[in-house]
Amino acid sequence: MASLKQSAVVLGAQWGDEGKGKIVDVLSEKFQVVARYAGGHNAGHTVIIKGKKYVLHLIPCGVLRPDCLSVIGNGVVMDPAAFLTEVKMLKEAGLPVDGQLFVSDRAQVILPYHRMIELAAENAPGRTKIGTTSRGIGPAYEDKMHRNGLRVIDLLNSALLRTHITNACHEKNSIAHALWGTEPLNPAKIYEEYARYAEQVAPYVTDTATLMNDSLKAGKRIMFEGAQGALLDIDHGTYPFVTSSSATAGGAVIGTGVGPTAIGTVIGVTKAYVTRVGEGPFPTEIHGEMGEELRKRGNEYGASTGRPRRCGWMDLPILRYSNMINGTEWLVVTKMDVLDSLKEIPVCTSYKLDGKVIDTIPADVRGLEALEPVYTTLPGWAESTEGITEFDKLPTKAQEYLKFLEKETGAKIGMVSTGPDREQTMVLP
Ligand code: 2SA
Ligand code: MG
Repeated sequence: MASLKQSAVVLGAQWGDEGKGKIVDVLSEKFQVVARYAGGHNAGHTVIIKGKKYVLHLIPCGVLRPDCLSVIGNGVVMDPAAFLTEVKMLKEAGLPVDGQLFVSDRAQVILPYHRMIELAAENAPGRTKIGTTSRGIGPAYEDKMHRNGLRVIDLLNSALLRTHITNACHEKNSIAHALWGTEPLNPAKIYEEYARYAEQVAPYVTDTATLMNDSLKAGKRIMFEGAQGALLDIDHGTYPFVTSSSATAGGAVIGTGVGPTAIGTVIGVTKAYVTRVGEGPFPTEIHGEMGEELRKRGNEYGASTGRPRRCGWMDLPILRYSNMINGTEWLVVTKMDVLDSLKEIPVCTSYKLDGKVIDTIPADVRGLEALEPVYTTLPGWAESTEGITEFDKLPTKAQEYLKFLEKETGAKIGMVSTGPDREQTMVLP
């Protein structure tokens, strides 16, 4: 199989929902530690094992392998209620969690006023609507950068917790009420609730940077589980229609406390087509019946919010861009089988902007909206690829589709997914 060094980042090469959950699950067999480094419970990572479906939002998918340690790194924004709900679900499913799952003492905590502010701001006149997941992610990162956030270690200090919530509520309630007429939140109630959570979260909290570095020194293999995708990265994505964290490979360093030299293999996960959920430019979006059909065949609905995902054709300039900013070593192509019934498959190889052909992504979102995709139409294979696990058994046209993606992006394809189950995975030499 394609190379897997002592550590590997598995990240989304598009706008999220590429199927990272399944791929992390498959690859985690070869790793002893799996760490989330960015985002929060806005993510929706779906794993199906022998027909049983698990949807994880905050806890890394490595937790589904009983011998894997799972780490929620410092770069994550942690909602204690969401965390505890997931822990409960995992325990009920009989998975070992205690002693296997660790939360960084330096991760930031999402509090109810983050959600309050996000909901009000998303719908406020004059603000750009992003189409967020309403989980409080943006406002929590805003407080972090403003040096006004509450870290997990502070959550465990009840005196500090009370003062922080009292002061923050005073400030956020006043702002939200003055700007948007929002009903104020009650700090005493929040304190009570979060002090209870703190007790339950405490056993999982540790200095995860030390844990990660000690693990590396001991020769353990670490996988960094990306959330969202390269085009949703706060710096490199289609700003402002992005999430508020570093979804790209660089985020793995900042978000867990390992040095850049500790990053081994970078693996980009891409669908055989593209989806996006939320607002923002999407050059290859398919409108009408065809888009609806892909959505149905691919079951393209948000794993966290249930929102229908927008669907489009494969966009190679975006994939090349993602490979560049992530230093991607190899790609995983997922959801091949969703294209099975098509007679022809358009693939965007470049764009036209003001009559000129370009193959890079403009920084300006208005530029992105004006892009006209230039398509090469490949023949479809029009037969089932579901569950195929050997390249040679794929229909010739499906093989050619994959070879075309390799040739056009210059990146090797190391794995292909032909269905949602762990077993429906093809490893290429
Ligand atoms: P946020 O909530 O501040 O992170 O939203 C900002 C933008 O980032 C997008 N975003 C996502 N896009 C795809 N998948 C995500 N996770 C869930 C899933 C989404 C869901 O796996 O399906 O259930 O709706 C995710 N999380 C954030 C978001 O749509 C905004 O465009
Ligand atoms: Mg998802």
